[in-house]
Amino acid sequence: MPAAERIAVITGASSGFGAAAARALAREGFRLVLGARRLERLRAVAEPLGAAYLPLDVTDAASVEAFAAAVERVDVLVNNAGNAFGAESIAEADEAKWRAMYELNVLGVLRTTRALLDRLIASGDGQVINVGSIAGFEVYPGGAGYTASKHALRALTRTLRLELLGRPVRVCEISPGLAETEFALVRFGGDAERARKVYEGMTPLTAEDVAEAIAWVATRPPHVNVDELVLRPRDQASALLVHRRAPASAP
Ligand code: NDP
Ligand code: 8X3
Repeated sequence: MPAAERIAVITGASSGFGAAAARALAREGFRLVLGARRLERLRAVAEPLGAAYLPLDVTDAASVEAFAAAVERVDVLVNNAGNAFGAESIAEADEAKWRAMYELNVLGVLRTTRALLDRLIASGDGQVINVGSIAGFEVYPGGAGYTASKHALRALTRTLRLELLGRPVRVCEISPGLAETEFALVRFGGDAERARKVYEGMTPLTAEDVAEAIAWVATRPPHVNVDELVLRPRDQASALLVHRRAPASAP
């Protein structure tokens, strides 16, 4: 089916990768249904694209049900909604933050996928694209709550691939490294200076870099399943190994 008749649903489309993916998939001719909690931000993304948008909190089963009930057809589901909360060591771990990350990054994807799976199958060429992270297969000090959730998401994604074998639904996980979005700001509870330091002296990925990868995966022919796609800045060789340039000294 030509992209013009295909419908992509994107969760967490009010900022970062989700908003950029909406623009990239619109350029490819997809019709869009966008979801997130901040409706004004979502509207600002959706309206210029002529996209449908609906409130969605993936941590709330009733919200996911109401969202899914309004989606008649879906060919591509981009499970992008996600965040990290905090960077405490295991010794200092805050259980509420761990629980919140599991609810959002794992159960949120489970709920949304399960709610739309019948329509993805009925489309005859469905696709689930989960936005994972290098945190899905790497670890770093202070990252256990987030990496545990992204490791779990990776397990979910790989299991779904096995369970849908023989059904007309492709399953992909895109795993970016450091990318400059609102992610670090959210992680550090709005501390802009701490968030800025995450990208200091290096060139991170942009939301558009990741969105282009999502659009590429979504436009492969039906027989091609991109199982996994890892995308890092040139300056990042692993979660722990980042090349940072010294700031230019004042004249
Ligand atoms: P942003 O903080 O910019 O975007 C997060 C998006 O998720 C927002 O649109 C937010 O919308 C949405 N969201 C958060 N909570 C919920 C919820 N309960 N229900 C629905 N939507 C929600 O960060 P990114 O764009 O960077 O993050 C997108 C994904 O990419 C996440 O899964 C993240 O883990 C992953 N990632 C990010 C990397 C990075 O370095 N930036 C690297 C690798 C992966 P709203 O608040 O309006 O609900
Ligand atoms: C975000 C990448 O390295 O901050 O998923 O965990 S990292």
